[in-house]
Amino acid sequence: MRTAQVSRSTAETEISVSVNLDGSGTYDNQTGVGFFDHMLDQLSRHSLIDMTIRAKGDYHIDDHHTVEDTGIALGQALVQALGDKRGINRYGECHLPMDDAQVRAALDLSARPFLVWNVTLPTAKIGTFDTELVREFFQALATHGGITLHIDQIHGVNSHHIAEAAFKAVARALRTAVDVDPRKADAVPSTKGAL
Ligand SMILES: [Mn+2]
Repeated sequence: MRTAQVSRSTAETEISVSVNLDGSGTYDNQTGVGFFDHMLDQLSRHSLIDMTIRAKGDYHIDDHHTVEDTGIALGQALVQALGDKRGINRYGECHLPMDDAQVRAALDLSARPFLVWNVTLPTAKIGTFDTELVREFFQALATHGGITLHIDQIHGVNSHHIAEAAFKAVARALRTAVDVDPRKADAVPSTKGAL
């Protein structure tokens, strides 16, 4: 089983993340940020990566540190669980529609962190959640997960739908990328022999 557990504690946040890449998309995510929990649940459900996430942060400032640091810890957990990446598909992509919104995610578990973010969330808030934190989460996930991550909004007018479509698109792309290719299950998917 490809699993990992990461705990990360700073003066700003306390985070623990458990993942199982070979799961069924079961989750228990409690970060103290309601909309963010809803997004993390989508990420697990549609990647089939089991996730248990606990976060406590300096909410009296805002949700920024909690969201960013959860992205860092989740990225670190993915790297640990992937190990030497033997057998994985490595690449994944998905065009995901949700009502008015359509978002495309394309990613490479390359160990070369890079985020391309062509998404415009039309409102500053979704409920009490600062919409700019969606980008912050994916930036942290890409950086600490060693992911080349491209997220492009094709269209969309509702911030909740656009954000949720982004999480689901990344989830579906991750599902493909972390899956083991049965035709190459013993090989690292790079001509360099390492990723
Ligand atoms: Mn929703």
